[in-house]
Amino acid sequence: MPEPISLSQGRLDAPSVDAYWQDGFAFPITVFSPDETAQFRAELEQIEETWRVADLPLPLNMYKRLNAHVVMPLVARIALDPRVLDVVEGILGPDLLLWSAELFIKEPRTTQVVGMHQDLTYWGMGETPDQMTAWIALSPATVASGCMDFVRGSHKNPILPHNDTFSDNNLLSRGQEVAVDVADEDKTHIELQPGQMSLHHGLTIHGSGPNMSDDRRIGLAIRYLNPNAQQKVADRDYAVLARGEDRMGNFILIEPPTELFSPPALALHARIREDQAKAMTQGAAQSTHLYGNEATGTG
Ligand SMILES: O=C(O)CCC(=O)C(=O)O
Repeated sequence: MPEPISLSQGRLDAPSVDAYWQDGFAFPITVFSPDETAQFRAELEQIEETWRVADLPLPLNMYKRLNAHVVMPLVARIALDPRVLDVVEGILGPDLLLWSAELFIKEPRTTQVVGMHQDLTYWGMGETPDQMTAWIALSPATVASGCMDFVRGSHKNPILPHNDTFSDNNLLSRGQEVAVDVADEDKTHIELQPGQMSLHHGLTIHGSGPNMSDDRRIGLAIRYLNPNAQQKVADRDYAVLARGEDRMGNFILIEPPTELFSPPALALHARIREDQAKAMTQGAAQSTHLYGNEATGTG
């Protein structure tokens, strides 16, 4: 595992920022201590335990996998933590929107994978540089547990053709995979310890393998935007103002939740899901489990 990127007063220095734009990713960056991360994980697992059979409008897994920051205060708290935002600001600038947060969970000894893909293919925002994902490990992300793999420099490509496999074995909404073969030697394994994060550009080709370890692999993927980003496919889109100002007004600004699965937050989640479906399912040959009517859920 490489040495953590050293931060200067919690921020990326100029060479690290240059390296991000050169490679399309950066890691590992330590943002939370092991103890604090263990507390986040315990809180998440308590929620899973308490709400597993609760009478929510959608299965619990759907809320974990889709816009969790809208209904789960824990997720919003992590995504809006100044230590995370200080790093993100180094790439996207002082004005930051929190657009999406997704828990990617692979249970121990399971076969689910994430096919190699470029995130921007499905966001309805074109090839904008005004976005970035911060992926925070809440448990060890190792080759054995199915950490992400990134293809260095691949963000310099345009959006490439993707195929929808709709495979049950793929954690993504339509089992999407970039229609190019990625050689193993072109993959960088993004191993992270709990509390560390990686950053990746929305055009970086990435995916992850199965979890062959005895622990859960829990990652929180948080998508940030610079307010210049624009939703071009869906009629409207939503974001939380995480830091600074939004002078563009391209997104409907929403407040982070104060209560777990509150009725107003669940209603807002449903509205966002319905509006974003237009972008997320564009071109799909069948409805996807995260956005369609058959609410099966994953993760
Ligand atoms: O968690 C994973 O394995 C994949 C996550 C991912 O594709 C993403 O954060 O864009």
